[in-house]
Amino acid sequence: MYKVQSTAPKPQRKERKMDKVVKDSKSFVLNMFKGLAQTEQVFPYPDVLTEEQRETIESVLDPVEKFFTEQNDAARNDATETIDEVTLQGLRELGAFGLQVPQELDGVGLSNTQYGRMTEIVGAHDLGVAITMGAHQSIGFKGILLFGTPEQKQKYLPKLAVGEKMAAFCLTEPASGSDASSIKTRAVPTEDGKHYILNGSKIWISNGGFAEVMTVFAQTPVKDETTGEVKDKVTAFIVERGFGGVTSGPPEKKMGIKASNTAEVYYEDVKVPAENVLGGIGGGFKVAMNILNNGRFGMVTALTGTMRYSMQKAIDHATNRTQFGRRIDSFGTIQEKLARMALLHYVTESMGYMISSNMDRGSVDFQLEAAISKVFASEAAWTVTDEAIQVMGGMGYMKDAGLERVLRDLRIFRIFEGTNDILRIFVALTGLQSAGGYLKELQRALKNPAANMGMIFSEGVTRARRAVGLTGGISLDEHVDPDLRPAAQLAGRAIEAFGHTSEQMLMRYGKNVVDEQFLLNRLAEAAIDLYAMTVVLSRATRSAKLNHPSAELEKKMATVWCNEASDRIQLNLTAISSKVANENFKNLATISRAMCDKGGIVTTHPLEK
Ligand code: MYA
Repeated sequence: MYKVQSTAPKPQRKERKMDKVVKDSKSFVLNMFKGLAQTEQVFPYPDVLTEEQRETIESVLDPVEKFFTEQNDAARNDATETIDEVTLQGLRELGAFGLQVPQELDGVGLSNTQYGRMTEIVGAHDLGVAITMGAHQSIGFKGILLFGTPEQKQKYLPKLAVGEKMAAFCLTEPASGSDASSIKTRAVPTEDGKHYILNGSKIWISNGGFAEVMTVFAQTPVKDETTGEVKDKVTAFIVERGFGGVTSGPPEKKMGIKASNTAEVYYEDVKVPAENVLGGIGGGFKVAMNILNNGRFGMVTALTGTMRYSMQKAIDHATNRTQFGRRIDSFGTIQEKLARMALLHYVTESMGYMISSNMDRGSVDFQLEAAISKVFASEAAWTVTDEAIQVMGGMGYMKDAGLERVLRDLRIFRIFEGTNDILRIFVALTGLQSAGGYLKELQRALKNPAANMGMIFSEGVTRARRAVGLTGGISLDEHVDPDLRPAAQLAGRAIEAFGHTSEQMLMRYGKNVVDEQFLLNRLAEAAIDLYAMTVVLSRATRSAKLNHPSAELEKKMATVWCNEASDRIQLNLTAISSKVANENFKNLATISRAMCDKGGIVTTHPLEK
């Protein structure tokens, strides 16, 4: 097997500037870090489907559901670790490989929101198939859809859309997982500039064993026009297996999503035409990040389907099982489990469609929301399925109950497409970076107060209120149903406290905040809870306005969520400045250091003298 030992120097990492000015972002989450409530993307809950789009999606749900219940066999796919040709052909006939490709390029032409609705069904039935479909279109050829030239789209999309060719997204390497920009695969231009010669290897590539078209990320030498210096920068390429020099390893043996193929891919002197550069030379890192940002909502909506499936199993069991002379759904313990599943599902669904709708309205400011929803959905689906097994007791543990496969399949969702750990840090640092920019702007404004009265005045009022212990400067009341005002007030106060804590962290640690991961994780956790509060307030208000039969229940769900999330936010924000908590973090770091220094457990066995 060919493995490349790159001789290229590791590209220099630039230091994260903690005061990047982000101009007028519409992102609710980004603005939270400045202590501001930018409501445009969250209130009212977006309604983007036209009547025609709604009808289209409704009309295809049934055949897709029928296919997954009658033709696809998730247990068999799991056992054989593959999807057979008949099933693949069935998927092709449903248009399942080109859901978002425009119809003029032979795709189904679904909007993000319509696509999300479709993924729910796949997620409910077979996560292995979902990953095969998702690796193909959610990330595999998404770069061509987003950044492709008209010629690239015309050349590649029609065959990919009908599933005649399969695609893969090739970023991860043996020494480059979360640290995506440190890849070593390299592409060097030929002397005539007509080709790039690609060498390197990728690991854990979904569809990597058979994909004919790949979005491959590689370092390329790039000349800085001002300094003349040549540095390596990541560039994205469309690579065809047919170019020659592309080989794959055997299918990986995995814990779950076994039906989906995962393999290493090797590139040995692959001659890639220069016109196959995607998104410009040196623009590959942004291409990769944008593909991932763009696909995350689909994972979220797919996982709402998975949760629905697991919850159904738990409900069926709880309403049929009698113990101690009573149906077990009459016990508080089971009631709390079922209701908490419903809350997690409600939040995830609200996030998924909030984001897909904003994307459909043309928003480009959703990267933090997409990261938060991926983290939330993957953990919620895990908890819901784990609790469904718990409700079912011994029965839930049996293969026939149909949950053990789902739990195995779900485990990877907290790891791939950006581990939840790296995404938490990404959310916290990106938010702080923009808050740092805002603070700098404020300092500049103070130097010329006459020209910046508006900004200084509103900021002055907020700070003055805060200084005398008054909160309530941010009000979301006008956006929510009257019954939800107490919960909205909690959210308003949480935004202020969140902005204040972000500012304190920046003042205290400056750019060194990047090294404070114990604190960044608490801040990210608070951000997740706060965004979740906002989306459920918005969704429940919409349901109340539309008189949905579930409106009263949804208001209760939003209220419980907000009350509990508000407490968690307070705890997390307090921990950031608390002496005791910080002492604990130091101790935890010391314990971990001791373990790693020793290379094992450090405590003395209780039986030892
Ligand atoms: S594919 C493999 C997935 N791999 C990853 O996700 C890698 C994770 N790592 C990263 O994301 C980055 O390396 C991080 C940044 C975030 C750690 N959006 O200095 P920097 C900008 C926009 O912070 P680094 C897989 O698993 C940033 O602002 N911009 O960078 C598939 C800065 O800009 P500027 C972003 O420290 C599995 C610049 O980049 C983003 O190197 C199959 C540099 O930033 C962003 N997100 O690391 C899944 N991040 O220079 C199938 C950074 O302007 C899915 N930046 O300041 C199927 C789903 C199911 C669907 C169902 C279908 C039916």
